[in-house]
Amino acid sequence: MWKKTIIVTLILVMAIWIAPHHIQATDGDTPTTGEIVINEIMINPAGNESAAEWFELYNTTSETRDLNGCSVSDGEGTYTWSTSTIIQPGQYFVLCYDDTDASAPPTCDTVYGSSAGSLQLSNSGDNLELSCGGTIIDAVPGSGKWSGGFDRNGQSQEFNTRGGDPATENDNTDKCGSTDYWCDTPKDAAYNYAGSEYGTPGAKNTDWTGPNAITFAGMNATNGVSNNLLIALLAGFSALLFGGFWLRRRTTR
Ligand SMILES: [Ca+2]
Ligand SMILES: [Ca+2]
Ligand SMILES: [Ca+2]
Ligand SMILES: [Ca+2]
Repeated sequence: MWKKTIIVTLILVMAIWIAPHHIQATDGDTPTTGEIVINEIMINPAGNESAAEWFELYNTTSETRDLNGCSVSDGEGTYTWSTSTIIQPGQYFVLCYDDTDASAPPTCDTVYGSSAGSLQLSNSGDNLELSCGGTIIDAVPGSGKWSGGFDRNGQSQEFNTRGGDPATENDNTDKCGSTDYWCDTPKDAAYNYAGSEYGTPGAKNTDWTGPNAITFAGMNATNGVSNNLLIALLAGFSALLFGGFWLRRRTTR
């Protein structure tokens, strides 16, 4: 019985050690599916086509991710990061076609136009995809339409989750309605970032209520479950089992 108790205890101690150190991804990893989502798209700027176009990625995790080796593509043009490019936890990361255009967002994290000249967002429909090492991290299918045809001049299309997995919810490109996934950014002075352009490049979307994606990586930030709590639960479970074996050994002696 003692041998069994010692073996079970050792397994539990190892589990406690392994859980926080190896299940959780670490800072600077390449994104995995759903960790980074396509969050906002300026399809039809009031200013120059396509120079004033841009789109925004959002890091749903509580850790940094490195976009080095990842690509964004609309199936016609592709931009690939070839150096370390960190997206911070919870960062709204802006990719601009041309950061020198008068209608470009005030801050661009990556400029793709010069090296991906054909990555141009058609006002009548396009597909946008982020992939890393051949794995699709997130895609927004827009063949034939963008957000149900909502391509209003000078208003970005913003994704607003309603509590599900953002990477899946943003596949729903129906027009803004009861589900409210993709909508025009309101023509409100607060969202006027340049000329006649409305959007929230580099900032939270106007009606964002997420993220709620439950991942180990995102637990600390999004669900309030800390690693310490996880360790405490495993330690408690271990103590209960150990105590049970101890009592059983005492009573069967
Ligand atoms: Ca366009
Ligand atoms: Ca295109
Ligand atoms: Ca998606
Ligand atoms: Ca935004």
